[in-house]
Amino acid sequence: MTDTFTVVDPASGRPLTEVALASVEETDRAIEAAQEAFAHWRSVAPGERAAVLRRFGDLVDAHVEELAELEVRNAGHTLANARWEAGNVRDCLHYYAGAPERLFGRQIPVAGGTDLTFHEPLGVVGIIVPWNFPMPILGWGVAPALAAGNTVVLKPAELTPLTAVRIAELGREAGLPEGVFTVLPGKGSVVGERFVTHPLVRKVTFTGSTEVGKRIMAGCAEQVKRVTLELGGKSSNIVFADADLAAAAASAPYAVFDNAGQDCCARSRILVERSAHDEFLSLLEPAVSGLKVLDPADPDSEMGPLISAEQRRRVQGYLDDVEVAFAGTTPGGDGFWVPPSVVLADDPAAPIWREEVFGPVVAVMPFDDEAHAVELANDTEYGLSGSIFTSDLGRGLRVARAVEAGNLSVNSHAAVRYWTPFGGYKQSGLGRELGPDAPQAFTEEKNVFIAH
Ligand code: TXE
Repeated sequence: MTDTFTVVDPASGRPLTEVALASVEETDRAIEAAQEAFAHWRSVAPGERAAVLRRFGDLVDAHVEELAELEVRNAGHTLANARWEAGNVRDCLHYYAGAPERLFGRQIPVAGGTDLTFHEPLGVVGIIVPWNFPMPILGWGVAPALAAGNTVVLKPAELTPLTAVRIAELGREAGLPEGVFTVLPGKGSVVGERFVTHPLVRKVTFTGSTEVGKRIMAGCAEQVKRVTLELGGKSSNIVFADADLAAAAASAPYAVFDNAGQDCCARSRILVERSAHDEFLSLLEPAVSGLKVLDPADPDSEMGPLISAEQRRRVQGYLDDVEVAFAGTTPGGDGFWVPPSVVLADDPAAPIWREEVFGPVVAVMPFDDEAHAVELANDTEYGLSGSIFTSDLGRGLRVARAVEAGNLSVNSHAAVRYWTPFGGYKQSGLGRELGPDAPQAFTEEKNVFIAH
């Protein structure tokens, strides 16, 4: 009998639909089909591969509204965010449609002959996607992998498979040959693990918890399988006293409560220079209480529910152990709601300061000077993201260079742009996604020497 999973609307707690979960045998068949499709897809003329990806992007564009509505119901994302996310898939497909015709090798001067390098596709790529950003993370992997001539099997998270299934249909409609891009809803321990152990899968890209990421990396090591990891974070928003405090306080809630805090880049620590600490808090409080936490389908909603009862329980566990200084509201009801909450922290060893909560909770701590801010920001096993607010751009750049994280922004919280590389230092990950070099991460560099 086929195993199924009940997909739930997190805003109401009500079931949405049943999704069949793939077995190991079905996963093996999909991987074998992807391997067969690879022989053809890699030899399709670059211009034709580009044209299919462009059509795929156009079709996603024509379905932004439908995909956004699916994500609002399945993941509890606000309508505005879900539209951006579907648009991000389109943008990735269009951007990487430029890659097949520009995957340049090199001709390196050598003694005794001519030397050429090539970027060869890897073969079948297994992509494992989490529930917090089902669409963008799909786009970041699928678009460059296909552009470089690979075929893809993708496992969405059990909780949020609906948009991935729909996007794969649009890919077929755009002209992707059968087997080139297959979505396999299933369990991490079944489908995800098979991607790791199956010898025909030549690379695994994984976004999810650091704990599972470490297991995947260890599993891939058995076959020296290529692996890219995007894992957890505990990122800092560093506010200096010379910053535009009103702007810093107005934007801080969005930097951590966006997607109800279920964002690996969430600036879940706010470090404020001691002389500005009290004024900053007095500006932050109305910004937090004014946040519109509403049904995500309401166009005014700025924050939705958490993804599941389990995630709410985890987050509530952190809140039970601390004193909340001030918080926003929730609409109540049977959905998985937690209000945006602010905690004053004074102990850098406290779990609320060290651990990824992955919910709408932010901890605020004062710092004494620039060196102290950098020391506090770097005192973590993670290193994904961070923001610096200051009117001294020299200091902004200096601190950005000193913070051990992959994605920093000055007087902004922007972390993800498809044009620029994204990924973590330390235990936040391995490798980079996005940016102009992403297709190369799905290739082997081959060197050929011809003797004269
Ligand atoms: O993640 P998992 P969970 C963090 C966040 C969150 C915590 C737990 O702190 O509270 O992780 O979330 C698949 N082999 N992040 O439990 O289990 C799984 O099916 C192969 C941060 O949901 O890591 C899903 O598709 N795959 C993060 C994906 O891994 C396996 C986003 C992520 O699930 C597997 C999500 C296995 N053995 C959670 N076990 C971020 N970086 O943004 C599970 N999976």
